[in-house]
Amino acid sequence: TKDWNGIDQVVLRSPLGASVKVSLHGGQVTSWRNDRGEELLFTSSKAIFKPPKAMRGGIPICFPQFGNCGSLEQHGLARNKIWTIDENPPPLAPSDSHGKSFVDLLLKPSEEDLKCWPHSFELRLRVSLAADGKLTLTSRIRNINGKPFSFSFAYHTYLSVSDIRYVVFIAVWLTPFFEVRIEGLETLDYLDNLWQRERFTEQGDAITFESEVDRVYLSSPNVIAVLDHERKRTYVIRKEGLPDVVVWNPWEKKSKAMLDIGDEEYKQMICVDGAAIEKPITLKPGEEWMGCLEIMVVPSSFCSEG
Ligand code: TA6
Repeated sequence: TKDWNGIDQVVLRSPLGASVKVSLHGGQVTSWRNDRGEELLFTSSKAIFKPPKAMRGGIPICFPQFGNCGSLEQHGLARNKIWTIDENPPPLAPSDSHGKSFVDLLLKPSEEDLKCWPHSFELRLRVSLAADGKLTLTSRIRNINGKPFSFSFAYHTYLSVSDIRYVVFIAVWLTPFFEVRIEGLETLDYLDNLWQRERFTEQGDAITFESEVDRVYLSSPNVIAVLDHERKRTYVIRKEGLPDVVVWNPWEKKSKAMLDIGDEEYKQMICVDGAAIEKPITLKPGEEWMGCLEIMVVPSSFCSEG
């Protein structure tokens, strides 16, 4: 089917009615719905569906550079290129295919791209939707160059949440009971983008939100949870080959300054990105890197944060 500007997108469906939409523009997952048709990813109502802008929302692929700490445009070139369907995908592992619907996409640099990033790579992305609604993104990056190259990478994942600000005081405990929390990043070091990427250490409790957050948590566990009590929903994120986790919410002031997000929409999103940023990955000629992200939504009972 066509999504915007007549650019193709692929729709994956599970037997129970869950679905995923993947656009060839940027190899970007633009929608992930559960079997009740509920959208699980945030998509801005003011998203600009026009190359070279990446649609605000879904899961843009940041490669070969995260952020603007390099010579390329913010978050690198991959999310602003037209990908192709991969006619020669990597062999299927049983876990890849058992009861799943999936699509294999491919990005290779054009002559133009090689001018701004002179390294020949093949980036193969497999997006799969399991029968139980679980979303998996697997990226394989191969160096088909004559010399080594280094890159950083992130699955820039916009999760849809009920209201990031909403705080309910539970009288009994008289402690702030935040509606949206992230667990699994406690006590980690992080680089704070709001403080010139200075290094801090996270305090001992789950992360909650009262203002703009823009951090890269380092050497994180491979499983983290994002709890949204209002919707009785927990996103369980499992990752492999992605040691860091970016946590970002622009909050009110910054989102008002952004053209492609509604003034109040920051309340309904949280970016929790599986990433490899602090230690860029170096590939020698012929070597391949694999980064896998799996997101599952499970009903979260009241005591899930216990
Ligand atoms: O998520 C971290 C971050 O680098 C933020 O600083 C913010 O710039 C965000 O990515 C969005 O970047 P984008 O280029 O998609 O507007």
